[in-house]
Amino acid sequence: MDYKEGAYKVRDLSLAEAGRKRIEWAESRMPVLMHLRERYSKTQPFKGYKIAGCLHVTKETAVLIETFKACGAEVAWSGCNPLSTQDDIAAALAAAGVEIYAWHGQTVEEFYWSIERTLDKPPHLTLDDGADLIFTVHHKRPDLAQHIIGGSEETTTGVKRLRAMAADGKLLYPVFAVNDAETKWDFDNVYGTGQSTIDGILRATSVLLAGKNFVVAGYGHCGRGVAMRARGMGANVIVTEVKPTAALKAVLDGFRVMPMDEAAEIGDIFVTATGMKDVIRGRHFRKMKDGAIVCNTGHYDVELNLKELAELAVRVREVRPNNKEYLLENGRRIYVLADGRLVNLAAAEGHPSEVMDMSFANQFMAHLMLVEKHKAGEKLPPQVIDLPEELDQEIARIKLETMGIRIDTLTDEQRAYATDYTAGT
Ligand code: RBV
Repeated sequence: MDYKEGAYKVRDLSLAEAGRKRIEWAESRMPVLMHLRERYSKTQPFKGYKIAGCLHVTKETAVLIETFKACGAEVAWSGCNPLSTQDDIAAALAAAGVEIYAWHGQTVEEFYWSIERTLDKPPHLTLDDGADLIFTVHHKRPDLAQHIIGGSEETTTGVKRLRAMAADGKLLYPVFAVNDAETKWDFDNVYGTGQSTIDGILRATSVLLAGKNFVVAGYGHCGRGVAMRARGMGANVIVTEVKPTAALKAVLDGFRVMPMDEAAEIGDIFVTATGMKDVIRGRHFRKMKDGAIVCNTGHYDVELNLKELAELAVRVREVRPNNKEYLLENGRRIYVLADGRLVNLAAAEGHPSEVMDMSFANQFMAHLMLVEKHKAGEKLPPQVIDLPEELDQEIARIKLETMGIRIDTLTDEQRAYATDYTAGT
């Protein structure tokens, strides 16, 4: 705490300059968020409000944090995954006076310690990716909930858990489901995960994807993005599913679909994107070919059962950064990337700035709405709440504008036609 205001704990402050350059790079590719920064920094809507945030400390998140700050907010931040913090970004934020507790390679204890520090001064708002912060409030600091106006949740896994909590009547304050905004899930989850997962696999292995049997577990938005991009690189993509409609979509999109027991025998590369635990476990690892590469891109590190893999192994060693070789009793080698944590954030830089631009514009607007409703004396119920659809259109409109792409508008006659129930053949 030698040269800047604010408390922090980061790996190495000397990385700040390198981190700052990468933040500036992200700023230049996040025009929607920068537009919101410019617009609302004039009116300072967040003045007097503290946001506690728990989301991957990346260059894109830094742009979000600094946008909140520029618009008057007080911010305290931690990462939402022990392996996703980029230390140069954390250093740049600390050097700029952001209260931040995040470093790459945290233990689980350090991870929760960091979250708790962001609650030392009670926040008015919480911002989550995976719901670890809001769970910490509910389980360890329920006393804080009465002062919290509301929160937001970034990812599918978190929204699912929070909806279950609300259905049980256990949610203590309203939360905006940022993930469920169309300009989030239909872009970030598909194109973001698609590209960043391939990026993570390549950085950790540098293998040729063309001609490989590439197995994607789960054909939700994330799995679809990964499958699509892997096919684009020339891989033979196989999908595994448990949900009939999702499996059917994968089939009609032209992918082979089969149970994991069969895929395990022929796959060269495996990616899980399901949100479910034990998707690849001992019985699957036992069937895999020598040299198989296995990773996960789902939010939690539960999709690969690495405990069962370790039991089958006679030796484990790191062969490259984020790449561990498990030598099995049967003589085969299996390579696990990023210890089964989200490979796109642990082995690469997360989603590209251009898609995070829209996700984080939704985050910003969710918090702006919470603050504006609070100022107006309006109380939201303790539920998981969807963002208004008009916001999606507004964010997409600004995004298109910044891309220099123009679209058509309906005439008055056309607009009337859309709801004209007397019109027929
Ligand atoms: N995610 N953030 C980044 N570059 O900051 N990349 C991915 C980034 C988010 C994404 O929105 C997803 O819902 C979540 O990480 C999964 O933890």
